[in-house]
Amino acid sequence: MRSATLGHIPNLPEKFGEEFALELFKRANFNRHFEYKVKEAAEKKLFTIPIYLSIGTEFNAAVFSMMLQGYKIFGQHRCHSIYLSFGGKPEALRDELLGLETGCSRGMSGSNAIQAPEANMFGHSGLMGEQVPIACGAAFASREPCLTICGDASVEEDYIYPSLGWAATEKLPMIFVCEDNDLSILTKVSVRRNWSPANVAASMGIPAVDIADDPWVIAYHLETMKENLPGFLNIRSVRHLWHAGTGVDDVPEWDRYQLTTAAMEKLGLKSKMSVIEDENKERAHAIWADCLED
Ligand SMILES: Cc1ncc(C[n+]2csc(CCOP(=O)(O)OP(=O)(O)O)c2C)c(N)n1
Ligand SMILES: [Mg+2]
Repeated sequence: MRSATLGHIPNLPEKFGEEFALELFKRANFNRHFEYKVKEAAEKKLFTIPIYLSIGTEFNAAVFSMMLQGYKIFGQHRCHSIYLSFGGKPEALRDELLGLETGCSRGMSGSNAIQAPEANMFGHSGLMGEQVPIACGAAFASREPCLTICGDASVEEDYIYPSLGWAATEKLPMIFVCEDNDLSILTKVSVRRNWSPANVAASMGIPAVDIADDPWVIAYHLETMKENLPGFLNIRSVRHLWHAGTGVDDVPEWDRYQLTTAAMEKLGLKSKMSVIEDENKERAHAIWADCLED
């Protein structure tokens, strides 16, 4: 069932157009260059906390931020790209990872529990999936739109399902995302359960899809779902590096970054992408230069 083309819809890159693709690339590419610097800093042992890198899922964050403007975000531990895509300040994330008072959570959250009101980001403190009921409470109290993201393991926590049920009953303005990398640290879904979170959400009357991490397919469904919230997306994704830290467990099942940039190049965007990439690289370099210089 896991495949890079799950839920594929033809011709979406052309339909969403050039401007959309370039903005998507700009965000995802910066996420990637920022994370490369975090990796470098981790390898130089600049951090005293565990680091959860989002390399491999940069396009998920980028497309959520483009489609869900104004949403409150309740993410999980693999959220650097979410913070950056939704307008968080990269310097404040750098300082957060370094444990400084100038960090986005005053150095108290670290990598896994980013709280950053300026990026509209709340909710997680390390207990897997807790952000989902907290997001429901926020959507219920404020009636403002909320995005909550959990992993394929956290989605198994028992408090997730009353949250979905309450969102369905109250028609809460929420998008639920399960970023499904098929891993609970190292244990695959097939060992842990025989049911599908999207089917359970659908059984409660929540429009739900089970798709691969193709950003245009995600954009297509978000556009539709936003008209009739709540909605649930199980997004098959791939983390390229260890659960925490910078090592590699295995060859990635697929490389979404490569697949997406190839599709963008087919739209004739190669030279514009190269200009954007140079700017992003330089920006990430400047942000980390003082820390990484020997
Ligand atoms: C309630 C709870 N149980 C166990 C843990 C330990 N733990 C931290 S991350 C993790 C796996 C998370 O997997 P998933 O939700 O799929 O996210 P991913 O790391 O794959 O992005 C576990 C078991 C925890 N933090 N909280
Ligand atoms: Mg997982």
